Amino acid sequence: MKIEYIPPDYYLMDELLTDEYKIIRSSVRDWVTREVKPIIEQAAQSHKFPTHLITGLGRLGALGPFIPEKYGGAGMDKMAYGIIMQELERGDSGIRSMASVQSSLVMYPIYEFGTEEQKMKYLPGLASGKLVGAFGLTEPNHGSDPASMETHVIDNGDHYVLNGSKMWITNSTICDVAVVWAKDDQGFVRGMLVEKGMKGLSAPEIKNKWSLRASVTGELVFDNVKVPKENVLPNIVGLKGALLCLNTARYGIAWGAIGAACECYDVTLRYAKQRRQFGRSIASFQLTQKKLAEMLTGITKAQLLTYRLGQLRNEDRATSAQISMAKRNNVKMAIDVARECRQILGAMGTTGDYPMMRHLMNLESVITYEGTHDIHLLITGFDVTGENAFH
Ligand code: TGC
Ligand code: FAD
Repeated sequence: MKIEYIPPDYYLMDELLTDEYKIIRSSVRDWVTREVKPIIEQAAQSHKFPTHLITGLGRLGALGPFIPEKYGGAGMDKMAYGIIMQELERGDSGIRSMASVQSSLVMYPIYEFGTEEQKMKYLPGLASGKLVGAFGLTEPNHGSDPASMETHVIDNGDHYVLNGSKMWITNSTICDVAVVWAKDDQGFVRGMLVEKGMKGLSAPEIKNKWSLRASVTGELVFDNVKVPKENVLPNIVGLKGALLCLNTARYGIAWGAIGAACECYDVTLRYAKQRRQFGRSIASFQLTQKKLAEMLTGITKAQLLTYRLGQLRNEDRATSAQISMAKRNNVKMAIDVARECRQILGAMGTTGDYPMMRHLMNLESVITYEGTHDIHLLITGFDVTGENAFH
């Protein structure tokens, strides 16, 4: 029997959504139900990213939804982008990761900081899913502190020579183009487009992850890679460029995490009403009700926070610190929900017949990437005190 997904909407948030947002949401939701749900457990169990879904994401408008139609994007606003990420992450954080990296970390910088030629060359292919992108900021020795990156370029006339390595890179082994951040001769961070097939580029895969198993993660290693000068993003200099991309992706993750939490909650509420122990449904026990009530409260607070953030982002008024707060709050909420749901299902919750264990393990990556839970706390601390506790 097909079970309909009914995410919680305790504060009637649906009433705040326009018809257009609801249409976008239902098309992505249906696609996830049809294309992702039936295959995702097996993909995660076998540690394989379902690459066949990429062009489907493109057709859905989920790759660069906020990029203008002129460049192949869907020309939607930031709220729509959030709604799409939420529905995708209900399916799996790995699928949302693919869409966030492509949209926020690859298409966004090309659109914001690139030349017209770069936009025309890459954006339509990335929007359709014919091209796959990656974003190289993290290095083996520099994760939370990207300003200390070692990857660098040397000016060699009409091209740069790129050396160094990037680690933990989503899509690394399958990407056609990577936005890579490296220091130039003067120590300024520059963004550049490194293409598959460039001599000296290799992309070994990171294997044996227990988390985000339906997503490709790997390294990008640069051994004297010749990068033509026309591949450099001309309109940004400094780490700020990479951090602006992160704002966009973190915003999407804040929405996405709610999708994972809603899926776990919905499945668990049904299960708790049906499962009987001691002659009654486990939903009738106070301790189960406490768990369900607290989860619903967490989800509802995250929905309210994120909706308001979406409004601010649409008005270009959301600060990076506000985005950090939402990413941190919502991912922690989702991981707590997934763990509590797993417990309510008892032993069944440990199997792949239910999604919580997969979501729970995925969210361990989500709480780490795009700035760890503690880094986002320190960003809020810095914002409210003016005191920098990082260095
Ligand atoms: P700091 O000196 O504070 O900043 C350097 C310059 O950047 C500005 N800035 C920002 N601008 C826009 N958005 C932000 N979020 C910004 N944060 C800082 C800042 O004003 C300054 O500008 P200017 O004009 O003065 O030069 O930099 P810092 O070295 O002290 O570091 C600050 C810190 C720790 C917050 C930052 O580096 C950080 O966010 N670290 C976490 C690293 C991180 O999140 N990495 C993510 C890698 S990508 C990834 O994980 C993808 S996962 C993909 C997936 O599969 O979904
Ligand atoms: P570290 O920076 O070594 O941190 C280790 C611990 O120290 C953390 O708990 C952290 O909070 C703490 N810590 C660090 N500094 C401080 C401080 N000042 N004060 C207090 N505590 C501190 N990166 C990319 O560039 N592109 C990608 O596509 C990408 N995809 C990823 C996909 C996956 C599945 C994963 C797991 C990671 C991915 N990342 C990617 C990397 C990710 O962004 C980093 O893992 C993250 O930024 C943390 O860096 P780190 O792992 O080196 O941890």
